[in-house]
Amino acid sequence: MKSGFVAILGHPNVGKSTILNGIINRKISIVTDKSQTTRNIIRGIYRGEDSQIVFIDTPGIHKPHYKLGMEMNSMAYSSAHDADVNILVVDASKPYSESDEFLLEHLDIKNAPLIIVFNKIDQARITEVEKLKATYKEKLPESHFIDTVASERFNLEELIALVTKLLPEGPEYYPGEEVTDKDEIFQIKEIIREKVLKTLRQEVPHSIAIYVDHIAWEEDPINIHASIIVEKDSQKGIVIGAGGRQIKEIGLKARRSIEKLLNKHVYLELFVKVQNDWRDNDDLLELYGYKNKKQ
Ligand SMILES: Nc1nc2c(ncn2[C@@H]2O[C@H](COP(=O)(O)OP(=O)(O)OP(=O)(O)O)[C@@H](O)[C@H]2O)c(=O)[nH]1
Ligand SMILES: [Mg+2]
Repeated sequence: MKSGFVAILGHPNVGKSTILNGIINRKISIVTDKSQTTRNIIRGIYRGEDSQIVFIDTPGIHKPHYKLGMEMNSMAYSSAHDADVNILVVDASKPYSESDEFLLEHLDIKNAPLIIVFNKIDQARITEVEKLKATYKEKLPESHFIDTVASERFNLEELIALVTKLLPEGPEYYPGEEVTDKDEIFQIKEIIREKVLKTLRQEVPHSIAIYVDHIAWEEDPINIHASIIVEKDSQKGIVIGAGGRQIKEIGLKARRSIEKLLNKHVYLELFVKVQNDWRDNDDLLELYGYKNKKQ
């Protein structure tokens, strides 16, 4: 059978997680309209007729301002290095820029077949896309091109077919039925973080992490205590909101999604805690699961 590891790489907000979810046909990785949503390496396992493909969603590569950002970039770099096929996702509606150059300089994508996905073509002008493609053709002449609208699942089957063609023969890496390598606690934390990202505006969402303090699986409803970690005292009030409005809304939306995930009733209690400058603290990055452990 055809099998292997396929890294999905690119700048923040280009649609990488949407592509992973569309391919697996399940919401494995959270998606928001904010940059730097994904902070971990997230595997989605695709099973075809005579193939098993491990797609790897990665954090968007950016110029980092914190140790968190450096860890995130390093996750993307090591995923690219280890992959059998790489997928570079670009936003087709944006012209080639200096930050794309930064990405190509830092990514180790020369040693495996490369597919460049021009995503968001629904928002792009054909003439601009042609210019963009000409630039990539010049820089990476060996690469394969495909246009997609990931949010509509447009051309994702074609993308899977192209990946399958480029993969070597290999073993079944995941003999079971699981569709992701991430456990339920990880998914619960991500759901809560997604609701915070969607509820709050501007900079605060980037400063938060989620920590599950307690979870009683045997109880009905399942009792979950989780903390929303912020970086500064001033952010605590923003997360809680006037009269507790924001945190109530976050809690309600998160509980509903967690119940869907677990298919059980859930009681979710959220706390807000301050951990000064956690994004630059190695121990806290480790505790919150943001250290790049090469898997
Ligand atoms: N119009 C349009 N929007 C899209 C398309 N694909 C994804 N989006 C939207 O683009 C935004 C970012 O999508 P994500 O999948 O979170 O992007 P990402 O590359 O994983 O971002 P990071 O995790 O921050 O690196 C979301 O609002 C998506 O709904 C597309 O083909 N067309
Ligand atoms: Mg993402």
